[in-house]
Amino acid sequence: MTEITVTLTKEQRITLFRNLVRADKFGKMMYSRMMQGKLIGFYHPAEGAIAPGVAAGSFLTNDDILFPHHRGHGITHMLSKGIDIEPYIAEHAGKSTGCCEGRAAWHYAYPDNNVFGTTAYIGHNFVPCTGFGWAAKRNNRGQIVMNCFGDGAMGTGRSHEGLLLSSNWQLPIVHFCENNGFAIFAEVEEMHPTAHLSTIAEGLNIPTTIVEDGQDVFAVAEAVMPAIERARSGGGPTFIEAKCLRFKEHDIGNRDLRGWKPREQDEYDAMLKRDPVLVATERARAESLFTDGEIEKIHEDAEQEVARAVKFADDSPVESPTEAELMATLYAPRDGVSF
Ligand SMILES: Cc1ncc(C[n+]2csc(CCOP(=O)(O)OP(=O)(O)O)c2C)c(N)n1
Ligand SMILES: [Mg+2]
Repeated sequence: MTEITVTLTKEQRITLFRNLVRADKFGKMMYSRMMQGKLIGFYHPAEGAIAPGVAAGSFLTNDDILFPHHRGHGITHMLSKGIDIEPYIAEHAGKSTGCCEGRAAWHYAYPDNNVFGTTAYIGHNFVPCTGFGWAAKRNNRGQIVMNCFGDGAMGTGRSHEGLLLSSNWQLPIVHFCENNGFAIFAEVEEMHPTAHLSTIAEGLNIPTTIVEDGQDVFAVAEAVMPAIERARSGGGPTFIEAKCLRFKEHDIGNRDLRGWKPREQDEYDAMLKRDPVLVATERARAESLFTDGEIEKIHEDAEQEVARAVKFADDSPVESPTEAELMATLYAPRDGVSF
């Protein structure tokens, strides 16, 4: 297999940095609104682990299929793909202007943008991704599938089946493992016998890339872009494993435990020094990507965007459908008739 290498352009790095800052602010806002009781359902904060999703989403076309990871409810991936974020925020607030009319919360979908949301079923995505991958191969228009999941999903049967089929059929799928070292409280070392989950894909003859520093959005993107290019040009699947850090609890309501014991303070302090926005800002400064004024402007713009989305959600009416309205959208229409 010939390695395709990509050097990020300045514009691409600026896109990544901007999306990273947006993802960080949107994620923190969602966390705080969940704590205030303003969101329905519950929330899996992505704080700390936002670089993989930004890298996965930033260079997809609207036609590409995206299955975001449930962490952060895919906000990092989706806003990077260019999705209109206001209906997503409204959806989480149960408002009728939500992308699924406020009835789905984090089990949303944006079919017009080829985003199929997140579900409660770990590893589920390998099954539809195989189908979408098969369709993309057949339609032969350069469409690819971005399949994002965590280390925990690699323990499910569906992931093994999906990887196998994607390799046998050479499907245009980027399998993207966001390995944050935990599946709720279970540590990855305790759940898997290998140091790298990518060895599972290697055994199926899928090209793999390990990004040891998944806190560095530029490093993750350098792995993602060749994989997208390989899939688009008929080169089949790639498996990327980005090692990253989960700063917060698994979901709001769980205490931040590591196994059965609280996370040690020095471990926590060291972790915060690897904040992805901090890492990217240091790199951007070192590589003279932006002036401090430009960095400040990116932060200000993102804050205004968050404020607009919050206002949109707050000003929207609460969704309260009748039973008949609910039933009408439960199944896809058959022969034009809803059930
Ligand atoms: C099939 C299935 N088994 C178990 C669960 C319970 N569960 C919810 S999230 C989770 C951990 C997932 O870990 P990982 O895939 O690493 O993603 P992370 O939450 O760490 O980002 C588990 C086991 C589930 N939702 N679905
Ligand atoms: Mg995990």
